[in-house]
Amino acid sequence: MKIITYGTYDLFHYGHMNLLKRARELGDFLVVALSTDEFNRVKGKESIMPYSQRKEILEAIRYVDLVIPEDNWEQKINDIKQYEIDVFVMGDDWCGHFDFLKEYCQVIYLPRTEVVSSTMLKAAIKDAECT
Ligand code: C2G
Repeated sequence: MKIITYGTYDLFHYGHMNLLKRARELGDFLVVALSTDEFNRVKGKESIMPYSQRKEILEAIRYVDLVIPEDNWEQKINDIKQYEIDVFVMGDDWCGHFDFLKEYCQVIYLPRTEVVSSTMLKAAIKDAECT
């Protein structure tokens, strides 16, 4: 079974790892569509780490088999067809947002891991800089 998930994965942390681990356990091949720096701006998210570094980190994660660029909101259906995806997975902060994909594959929303978030990490770093 081939799995796909999407995200920015900035400042990689335990919550990201736990999502990828559970997604991979649903099948035997995990594709991660990683938001490009340009698409992050479309999403209104400024990532600290450039795409190249975020990609290299994901490629080092044992649960990840392939990393592709996510550069728009509309590519998901084509990705699912092109990579013959069986299951689309996202954290449940996206619950319901991608149900239109149920026509093409299974859609599963996994509970988020409430640990540090990238936002909290950025705030902690900013505080550290100010002291
Ligand atoms: N996540 C999680 N627990 C956290 C933080 C994130 O399970 N504490 C999950 C999110 O639900 C998401 C994935 O990790 O499934 C990546 O999180 P982000 O990089 O914040 O992804 P996002 O910006 O929501 O991008 O087209 C979809 C978008 O690209 C999703």
